[in-house]
Amino acid sequence: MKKLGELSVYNTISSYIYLNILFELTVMKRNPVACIFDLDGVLTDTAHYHFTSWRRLGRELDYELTEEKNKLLKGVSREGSLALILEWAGIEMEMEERKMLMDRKNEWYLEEIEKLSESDRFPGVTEFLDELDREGVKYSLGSGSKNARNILNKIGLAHRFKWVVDGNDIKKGKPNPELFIKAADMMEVSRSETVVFEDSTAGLAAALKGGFLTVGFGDDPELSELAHFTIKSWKGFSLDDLSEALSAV
Ligand code: B16
Ligand code: MG
Repeated sequence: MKKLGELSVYNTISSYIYLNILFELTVMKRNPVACIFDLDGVLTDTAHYHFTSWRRLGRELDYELTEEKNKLLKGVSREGSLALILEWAGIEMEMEERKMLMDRKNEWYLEEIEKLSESDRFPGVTEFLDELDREGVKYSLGSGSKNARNILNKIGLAHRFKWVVDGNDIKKGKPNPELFIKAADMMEVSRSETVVFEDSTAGLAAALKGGFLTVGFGDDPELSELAHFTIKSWKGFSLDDLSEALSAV
């Protein structure tokens, strides 16, 4: 028979264990089944080169593209971006001429990204991908860019992505969710348990429409208005951090 003192020590210990289990269960991490990464502005800073190339084109049309307006181009397809610039500049243009301008912008963009290398990956992103691999979390690329495969090669990540959906594979660009839905279908995962990492409001809107969990990447305050949560950098960001943040969603 246990004495009274022993019993209360025993009870205290078991309550402590019980509370700990309860805590673990309630604050428990929610592991994603998969992740989808946008490319420009999420894995590498090519978003900047899109901006400088569009601005250069704008200047040829006597239109100055500001950083503020450029935010609205992020994630938007080449055709969609030109259409917006022409609208802001008050210019009407036939499709044939538009195509010429898009080609010219793309040539400048390709010149800008020519020198991209592994060192142009955002710091910390490689470690995060390593962790996903170790933990068996699937991931794919979900980029609206037709240059995505080329860029993935340049930054040395092509072999890491088993699944890639880019601007060549879709009919409707962001903010339409087609691209992300295609990526989730390819991975055969549930959308509501898949996280999309995006630096653009168009991309976040697409992911939300598709029923995904969303993480805004970058320091634009507008991202936090849309995304489930945001991160400013990959440095030090772990799967544990992601799972903890998801448990609050
Ligand atoms: P391209 P993401 C998007 O890539 C860019 O954010 C957007 O600025 C660009 O217009 C679009 O790709 C099309 O790119 O001209 O290379 O086909 O952010 O979805 O990875
Ligand atoms: Mg982007």
